[in-house]
Amino acid sequence: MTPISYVIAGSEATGGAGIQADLRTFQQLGTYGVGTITCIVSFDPAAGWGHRFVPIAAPVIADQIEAATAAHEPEVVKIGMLGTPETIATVAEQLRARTWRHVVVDPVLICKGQEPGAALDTDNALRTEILPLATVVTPNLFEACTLAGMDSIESVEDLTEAAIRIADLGPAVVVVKGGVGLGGDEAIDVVFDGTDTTILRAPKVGEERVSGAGCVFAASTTAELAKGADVVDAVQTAKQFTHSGIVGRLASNAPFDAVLPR
Ligand code: PXL
Repeated sequence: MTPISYVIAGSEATGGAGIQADLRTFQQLGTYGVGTITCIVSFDPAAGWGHRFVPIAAPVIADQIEAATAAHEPEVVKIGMLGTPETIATVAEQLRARTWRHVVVDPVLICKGQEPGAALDTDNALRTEILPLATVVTPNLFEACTLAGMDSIESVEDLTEAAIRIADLGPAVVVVKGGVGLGGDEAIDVVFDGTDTTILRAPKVGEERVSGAGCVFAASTTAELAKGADVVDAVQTAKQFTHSGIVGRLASNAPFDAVLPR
């Protein structure tokens, strides 16, 4: 039977991140991708490619989840950008209404199109309502600092400390991604499963952030879990898949390149 990879996330209109990157990844890893859209992000080329953000109405999100899960009975779901406390409440309720083998959460915290007050409410709702339901959470440096309550992360020891603190919020496995923001010539991630720590390393590909890398990492983890891999194997495959996607990245007229897994 074809494994089903399911994602609940935002649309990013240039195609580099969000649900577009997720579904592309699911397909390339040999799974059938199904997606529910939570919000629409359209960068504005006439205003410095700033974020324009439109949430999808909560009942429409619930309708999509109802249709997707009635048709396919997915066992593994990825949660990407949610965007508002109302969306978070709706998605949390729908997640709790079903049993999942894995819930992979990419804790996309802020969208620059939102005012800071609204973003803080969204961050808090994600922390209290979504993280306890996660089996795997994949914060980047900024998200890890926020979730762990740390001022900075500058070493493998700090990555590990952040992972341990975030595990206290509920997720079974925490993957803190050092990315280009951590010093050195390797992109280092720390995986903490509540007991053991695994360190993943890949050579950095330049020092620029590439759009969609976080989405592709969590989506490839999701696809591997859907195919039956255990969590550490899934994140190791995801690391390789994302690395090769950054190497093969796609340039466009936007000021950022996008991950292109091949
Ligand atoms: O890469 C984070 C991300 C996730 N999801 C959506 C986004 C972005 C970044 O722009 O727009 C929908």
